[in-house]
Amino acid sequence: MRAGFGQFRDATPEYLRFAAQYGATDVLLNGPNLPSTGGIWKLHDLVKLRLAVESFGLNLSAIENVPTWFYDDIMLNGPRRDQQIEHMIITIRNMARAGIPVFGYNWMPSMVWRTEPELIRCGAVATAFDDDEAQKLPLTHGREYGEEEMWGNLEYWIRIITPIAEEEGIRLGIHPCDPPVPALGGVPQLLRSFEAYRRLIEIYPSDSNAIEFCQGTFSEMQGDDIYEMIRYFGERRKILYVHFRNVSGQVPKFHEEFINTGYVDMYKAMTIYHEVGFDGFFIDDHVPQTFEDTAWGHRGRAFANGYIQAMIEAVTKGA
Ligand SMILES: [Mn+2]
Repeated sequence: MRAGFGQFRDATPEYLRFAAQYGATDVLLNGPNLPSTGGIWKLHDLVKLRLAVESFGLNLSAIENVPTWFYDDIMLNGPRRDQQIEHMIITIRNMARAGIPVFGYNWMPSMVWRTEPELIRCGAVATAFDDDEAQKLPLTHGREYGEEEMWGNLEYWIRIITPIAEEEGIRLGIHPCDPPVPALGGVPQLLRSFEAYRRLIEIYPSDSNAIEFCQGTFSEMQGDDIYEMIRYFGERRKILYVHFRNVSGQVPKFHEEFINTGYVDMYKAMTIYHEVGFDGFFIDDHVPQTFEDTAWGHRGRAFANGYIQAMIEAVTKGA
């Protein structure tokens, strides 16, 4: 188990030096700003990203997210679906051939939703969500989409892309829909429960059909047990990497928290990853905004990453 930094877009010397200085081994780039011709990322651009990360003694362990417009018609069965699938196949093949072993993406046509932020300890600013407020907002994609309709779109994609990913030796995983409520803006938040993830991995059983395990979002799932989900998917080798963050509670209403002040016992969680033999990396995902921190949150992230490093040490030394 290893500690990483992620959630920055570009492989700049500043971010990479920061990650290396704090003792990370792994880097995840989220939605890198690469030139795209009609929704394709080119092989040589992806190779250059990996080389930039490696020049700081770090591993480019995953890319998280391509622009939503690369595959929105795949999620919603729009008119450009087949063309987008063709382009995504090329991009995913290029990632694999560039030596990037994992691609994490999401199934949220409307992205992550939050309502008014909340002030937590001593005025630190945390994102928050209240479904009563969110449900007052208008449709995002012109109409209401059906639950089984959306499952059909997901199944169509998974059955096409998984064997291609297997052939290329790249593992794919989907981030849960955050917040995990039934629908937002008329679009079902499909991957919002333990049950939905069991259904996803059964569509096409394969190491290449896996999970971008945002522990924060899994912790937000109403009525589901976070420790049981870590154990279940961890034992099945479905967890590609972990967003190790904490929240106050489950939907319909929650706010984000410092890594060690949410409702989840992070030591207990880390112990389970260790017990099931998880051998990937952890990043902080998001952190509360504190005094004079940067927009990206260097201070908050250094705190969270140090906590992750200490937790890994504690469980692997059998403390
Ligand atoms: Mn996440």
